[in-house]
Amino acid sequence: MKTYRIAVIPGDGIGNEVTPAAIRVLDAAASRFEARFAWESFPWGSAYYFEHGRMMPPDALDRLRPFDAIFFGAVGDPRVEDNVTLNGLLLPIRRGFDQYACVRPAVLYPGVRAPLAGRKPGDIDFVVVRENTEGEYAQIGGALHSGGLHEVAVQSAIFTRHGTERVIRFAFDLVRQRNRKRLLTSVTKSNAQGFSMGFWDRVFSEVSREYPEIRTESLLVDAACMDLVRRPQDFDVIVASNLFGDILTDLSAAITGSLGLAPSGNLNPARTSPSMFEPVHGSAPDIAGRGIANPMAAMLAGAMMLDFLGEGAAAKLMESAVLRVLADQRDLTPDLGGTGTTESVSAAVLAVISSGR
Ligand code: GGG
Repeated sequence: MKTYRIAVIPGDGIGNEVTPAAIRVLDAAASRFEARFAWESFPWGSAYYFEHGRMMPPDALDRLRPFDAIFFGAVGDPRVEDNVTLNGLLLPIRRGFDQYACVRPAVLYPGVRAPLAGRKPGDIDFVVVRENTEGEYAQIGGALHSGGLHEVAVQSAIFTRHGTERVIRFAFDLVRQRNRKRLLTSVTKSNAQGFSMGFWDRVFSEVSREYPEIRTESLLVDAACMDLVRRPQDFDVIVASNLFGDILTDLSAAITGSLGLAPSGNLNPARTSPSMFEPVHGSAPDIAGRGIANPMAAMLAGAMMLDFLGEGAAAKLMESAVLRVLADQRDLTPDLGGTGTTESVSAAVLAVISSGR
């Protein structure tokens, strides 16, 4: 029996509801393939912040480093500035563990009504690869004369050759691996930001020469937003900077039915430190505590974690159990038009796994 040590950070809001639900399903799926998880939970997040004045302890990364992976819920609390919660918890883990490739699949599944007219299940199936360690999220900047008449704020985006090349190369490799439309779309805003994004475009063009069999296109982010709505069926893999990748994946979650279905893997492809898996959604304070959060994004993120750990069959079982419940349409949470709860959806997914259907 193979045992995987997983650090769990449920975090804030609905992270505390969807994470335990996904863990139950992960345990059930793994047990069918002679694998098990040893979970260790870390109570870091906004509640920890109110007690300790920081989102996680100073030695947090040292404590997380020995684990095989990290399973994360959500971060954000209306009582704390978002940049404090995000920069205090999620971003230092992504950066500190060099999880440079944030992989976010966007699929329109059977059973889900697309908000876009004329799109049916199977029409939308692409992956966004978001650069995850630098770009617009580099914490470089400062303020002068804060609160005064002549207040100044400076925030710099950092694009290194190392960081840009490796995420673009990762995205090309993913196109190869998917072997579908054989198309990589790079998204920038190089008409306005010639230094950084012009550089990205140039690196994209250089790296593309190593992948002659893959078609490429470069879109400005504004055009990409329109095209994701007008022609989502054309995309295969999209690679974008940290900020643009984040924005595009909220859009891609919306066109595939719900943010409650969008999973995410923050990958350290070299496996020099643990990777982290989480739903794309945040802590959703508007519905937290009501038991109606959709646990499917966390479950699909769990399936990505199983796959990354080398448990491909268990990952497939978990994903197909979620898709079965979606297609049945009997147990769906309100974000998908249903009246189900986190609990009822979890029970339905568990029932599919234990029935072996
Ligand atoms: N589970 C993801 C999460 O909690 N996201 C909160 C958030 O604010 N994320 C911003 C980002 O990923 O850039």
